[in-house]
Amino acid sequence: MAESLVSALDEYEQAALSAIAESASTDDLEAVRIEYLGKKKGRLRDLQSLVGKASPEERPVFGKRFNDVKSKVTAALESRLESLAQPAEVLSAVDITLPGNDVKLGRKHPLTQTAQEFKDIMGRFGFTVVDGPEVEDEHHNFVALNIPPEHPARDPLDNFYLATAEHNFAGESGPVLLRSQTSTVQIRVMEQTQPPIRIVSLGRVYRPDTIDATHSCMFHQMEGLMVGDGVTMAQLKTVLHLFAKAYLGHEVEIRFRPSFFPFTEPSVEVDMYWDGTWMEIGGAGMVDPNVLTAVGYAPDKVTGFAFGLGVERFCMKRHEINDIRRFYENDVRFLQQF
Ligand code: FA5
Repeated sequence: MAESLVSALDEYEQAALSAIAESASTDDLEAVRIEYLGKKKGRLRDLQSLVGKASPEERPVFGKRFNDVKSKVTAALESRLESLAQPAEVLSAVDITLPGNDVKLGRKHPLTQTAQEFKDIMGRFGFTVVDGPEVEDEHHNFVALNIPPEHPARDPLDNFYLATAEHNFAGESGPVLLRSQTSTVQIRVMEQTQPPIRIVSLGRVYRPDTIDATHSCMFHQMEGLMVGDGVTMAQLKTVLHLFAKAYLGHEVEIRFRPSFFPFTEPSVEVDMYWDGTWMEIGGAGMVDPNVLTAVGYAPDKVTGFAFGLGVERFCMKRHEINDIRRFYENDVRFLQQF
């Protein structure tokens, strides 16, 4: 009797623990509980009555063993119930105490960074930023800029025309084209605003130029315009000088070379001396009286200056980039360096 009771308790313990471990759901576990720990007709009840039949000397020993087995099985059941009751997501959740993967963040394109810096610098000089459309009509790209119909700049082979007068998807009369310069924005601003004006506008322009290390068929310009009472060429030179110094952070010199643009008079090419060489950075001049008249201003009352700078050329100079095509190839080895 004594031996068979011991082995019955051992066997019960082993069977109960493995049934608990194998149960895959709370329903399974409940069935195991009823079978092994059920008060009415479970296996434990049978063992309890065997213990009750032991002799008075043996009963305390078996009673203790019985209680040990019962608490061990009950504890195993409770712990298994706790883990089965957890939602699946929690069981498979990421261990948030482990170090994360090294996430490589992207960065802004060097031209975007340059444009932002240009806007910041000009903002400090009191110039506000405005935008203009990249698809333009001939009025804003040429006519109002004093560029007559016979001017070579209007040659269809020197521009990206998108539609002819007969086939104009913009729903307006006359052809439309991708703007060839940001000077279009000067007109759009002056048409809608009265002096004093102090604006810059940065954006893409398009020209069917032959592509090489310093020329692209799409590039960026920053247009500047200041109109008011007594605005002078000396102020133009000062603004460009201060701007170039602020961007390149060096002792920069500015020189004006006489030039011609239909929308400025006098007109100049602007060169900058930096790092041992002169570099052309853009065109500029005093806004032509014909342009002031075209937008409804009185040229005897207000004067203004305007400039258009090549954004790529500045960025190339500062970062020693030797080919403009690098900007548009999207090679991450190049882009990562900025
Ligand atoms: C103009 O575009 C005039 N609108 C500038 C201007 C504005 C004059 C206001 C007067 C008053 P230009 O064609 O020179 O000018 O171009 C200006 C600058 O754009 C050049 O100095 C150069 O830096 C840049 N640029 C011109 N063509 C290209 C090209 N194909 N690729 C890259 N940069 C270019």
